[in-house]
Amino acid sequence: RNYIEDQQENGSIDDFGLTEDEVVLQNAVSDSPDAENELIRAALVVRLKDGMSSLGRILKAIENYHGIVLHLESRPSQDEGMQHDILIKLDMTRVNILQLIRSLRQSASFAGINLLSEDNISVKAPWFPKHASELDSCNHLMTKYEPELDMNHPGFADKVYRQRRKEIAEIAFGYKFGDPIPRISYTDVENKTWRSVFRTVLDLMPKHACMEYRLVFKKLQDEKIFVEDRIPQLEEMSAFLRRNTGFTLRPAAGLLTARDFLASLAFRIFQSTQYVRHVNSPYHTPEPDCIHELLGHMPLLADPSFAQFSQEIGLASLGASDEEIEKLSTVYWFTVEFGLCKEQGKIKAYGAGLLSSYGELLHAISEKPEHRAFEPASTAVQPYQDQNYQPIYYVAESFEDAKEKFRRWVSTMSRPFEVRFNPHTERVEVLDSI
Ligand code: HBI
Ligand code: NLE
Ligand code: FE
Repeated sequence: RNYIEDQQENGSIDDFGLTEDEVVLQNAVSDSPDAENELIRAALVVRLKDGMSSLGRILKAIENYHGIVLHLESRPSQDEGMQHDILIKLDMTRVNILQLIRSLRQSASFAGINLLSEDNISVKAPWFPKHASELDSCNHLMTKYEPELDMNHPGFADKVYRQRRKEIAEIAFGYKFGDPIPRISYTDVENKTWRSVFRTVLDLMPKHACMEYRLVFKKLQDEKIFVEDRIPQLEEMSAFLRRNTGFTLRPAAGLLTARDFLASLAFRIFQSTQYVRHVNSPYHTPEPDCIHELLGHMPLLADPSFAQFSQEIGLASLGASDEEIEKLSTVYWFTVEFGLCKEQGKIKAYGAGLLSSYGELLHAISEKPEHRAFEPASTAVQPYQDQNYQPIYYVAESFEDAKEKFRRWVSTMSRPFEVRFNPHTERVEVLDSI
């Protein structure tokens, strides 16, 4: 028997003047034998009549009832002049919550007390994946580049191309964490498109790509993963990355939302497309395709410092607000995708969108576009378009410098908790969560 049952039998439960939520709470008590000592999470809204001075009394009362305050928030109440509403989220036993409410109601300082059910508590942090397996539900696509829907897409009028894209997208939709990445048997046309991009990159790279890119590129050639006559399989590339930085790949059906895409980076996972751009536009495509992923992204994901930077962007994105996601993806855009950096006084490309698009690479290092120094706070709010070559590029002093500046900037973001990746459990741990 517990306190509530006793109260019910004595008929004194009415004294509480219970609201509907409280009755639900009270009914729940009788289900569990240990309920009396079990802490439950609840939220109260208390309306203060005589200014903030009575707030201290509420906190004292919570302490007396052995409650733990998790969150406290005040605002002037909307309808009546000088009153304040206080939201208190706490952990306490059910019995003590009812006692607390009762004692507060007896005081003249409080105009109203409401117990909110857990569902009514606004949750400050949205859901985000805590383990790589949860990326199975982080595959939401942006549809703007689907060849079926975009009349300017070079594949729009090409039925065979559209069918092929569908086939490859299905593979990505069916993929689950832990599966080996399915092999694609690429057609002669697809391999030909690869060859023409590969050869040009090979030509331009010695002069225009940063040193870290060139080093890994060489390694990939030595291991016969980068050869000109066939498109590398994602599975072999994933194994290569794992050996170098612990990054791995999982197949993506197309352009993902920034939130889903960035979340995977927190786990050192890169969501990679597996289809190939249309054979008519090898030098540039606005959407990601596997040539962009392989030639653009993979070499740097095998560089330790760059891998670390990528993961930090990912971690910063977990549970961030929409505005912050927008800023992070803008920083990502002007660094990972289109970044330039200095090397012995010369400007080199490290952005994947430059290294997989020889059209844009030549444009970026020419006199035409504007070059600005990379500064996260201003870069993060620079509008950009993704249809054509960029008019502005940001130049970093070095990866290390970009990482330092990025870290300092991220620490100004207003997330109410910290995250860290635990490499032993491969889980994201949340610290100071409310
Ligand atoms: N989706 N599949 C895929 N590949 C990317 O490179 C990619 C993406 N979605 C968003 C994105 N890149 C970035 O431009 C940022 O918005 C994060
Ligand atoms: N424009 C790049 C290319 O043609 O390879 C792809 C950019 C994806 C964001
Ligand atoms: Fe990309």
